[in-house]
Amino acid sequence: MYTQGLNVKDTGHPAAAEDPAKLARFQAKIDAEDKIEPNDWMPEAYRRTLVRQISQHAHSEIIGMQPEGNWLARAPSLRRKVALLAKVQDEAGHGLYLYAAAETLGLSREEMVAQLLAGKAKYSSIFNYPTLSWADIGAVGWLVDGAAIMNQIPLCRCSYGPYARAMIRICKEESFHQRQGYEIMLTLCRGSAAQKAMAQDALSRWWWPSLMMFGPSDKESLHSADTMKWKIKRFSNDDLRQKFIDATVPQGHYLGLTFPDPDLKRDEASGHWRFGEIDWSEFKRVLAGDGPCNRQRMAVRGQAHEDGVWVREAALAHARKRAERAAAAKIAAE
Ligand code: FAQ
Repeated sequence: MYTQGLNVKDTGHPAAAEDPAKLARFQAKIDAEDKIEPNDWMPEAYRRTLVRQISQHAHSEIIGMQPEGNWLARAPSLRRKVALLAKVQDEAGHGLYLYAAAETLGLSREEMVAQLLAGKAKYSSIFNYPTLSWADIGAVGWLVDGAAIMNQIPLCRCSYGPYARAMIRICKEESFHQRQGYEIMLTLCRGSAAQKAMAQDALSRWWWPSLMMFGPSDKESLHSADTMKWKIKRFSNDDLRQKFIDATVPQGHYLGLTFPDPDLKRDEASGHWRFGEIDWSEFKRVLAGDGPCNRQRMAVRGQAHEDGVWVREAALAHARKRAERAAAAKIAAE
């Protein structure tokens, strides 16, 4: 479905050398809300930023399976286990749609995975935190998927067709994930005092890292000006973070939980929840590879890649044999 764009190669031309008439036509198309498709002309910087964002997003989905996978064998009931298994499988599917969308921009999945394994590509900071209790699975669904939805619903209207289309299905599934997480939190909060304390502890640990998922503040964001102009992003990092806080704080209060932010206060005039300063030094540390689980996440991913060598080789050998058989059958029929 997405492979028609693989003939679009990196020309290496700096933006300054690009034809101003082509650039103007491209921007006019974006401004008119038309989609850019893989074989359409696009500025090199647009292509590069999409490859960066979509591949980071794909890596996040794949690495994001690890903190949840940690609880598959320990889910408290069969019903919880089945739902968690389905969720983790969904994340794998999201990673694959996103790799396929990024491939239309001229980079193969193998190249993207190699960049991740070499430590050259990023994935979301949030997946470098541990899931210490069952309540963390609730908090991940409620907060991490909740933040992901807030960020990703506008991506369904992204100017690049294959990314926008992949996001539509992904958002539908994320919405189920968010409800699954909130329902775990609700059950724990209506349970024993120890269960409620477990839910509170999970909220206290996951709240600030979830806010960091939206990226640096607008004044620190490197790419927002370009990505907003190109209608890849529709809202700034700070705007989405505020929307998420406004939607999530009442949900936490309904659970009877306390947010770990003494400055969290509703501004009656605007209706927004005002919040305290995010610890950006922690965010930078996690991005630089020094979060609680960065090394573990990469080691597990590297091992899974090595363990999968024989599967990839077998799949390729099978595809080759099928193609040879089909070619032989065609010759015989002629
Ligand atoms: N973590 O200039 P900006 C999920 C980097 S999927 C790591 O503001 P941009 C589902 C950024 O890349 C979660 N790095 O960048 C799930 C850039 O570095 P670079 C993933 C971050 O791109 C749930 C630098 O900082 N979602 O959760 C982060 O305009 C449960 C400067 O930042 C997506 O990827 C961060 N949090 O805005 C799965 C959504 N924030 O590339 C399993 C699509 C920023 O120059 C279980 N992505 N950086 O080296 C986006 O919307 C954007 O890329 C942002 C960042 C908003 C993440």
